[in-house]
Amino acid sequence: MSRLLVAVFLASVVAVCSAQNSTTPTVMFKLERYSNPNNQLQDGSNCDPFGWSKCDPYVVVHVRNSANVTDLQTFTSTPTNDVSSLDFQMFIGFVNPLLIKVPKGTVVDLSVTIYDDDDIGQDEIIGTYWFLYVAGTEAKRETKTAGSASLTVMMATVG
Ligand SMILES: [Ca+2]
Ligand SMILES: [Ca+2]
Repeated sequence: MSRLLVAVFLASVVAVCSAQNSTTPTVMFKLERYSNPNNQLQDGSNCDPFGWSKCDPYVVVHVRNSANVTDLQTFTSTPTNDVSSLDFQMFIGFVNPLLIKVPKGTVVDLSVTIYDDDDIGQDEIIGTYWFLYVAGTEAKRETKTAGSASLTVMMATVG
């Protein structure tokens, strides 16, 4: 490595380190996986009228500051038709992971409601999942279950 490259490398290391000590860090929430092997709604009924029909899930995500319950941001994904499980990709109607800047120590409340998309009638709730993460703390991955479905989310402070 040339001396210049070393200098650039060290400068970027310093930049990353100081970012992690930032008083307004960036918090990351990555939706990882939805699983609903029984293809059921929150009330235990089938997602769609026919027993063999799988759900057509999409998510509505509210990111809140738990101290004052203000909505920091809300995101709605596009539906995926006829699946029992789903590994969330990067572009799902919004960019996944979500990146949000908040003051260090903020308890960020993530609530995710998963709906079954329906062409006829109102979309139905598969489940609502809550996650809490304190900005600036160690990364963690959690799986929450509601009804017959579960959702896995990765949470971290990235800068
Ligand atoms: Ca339905
Ligand atoms: Ca449906």
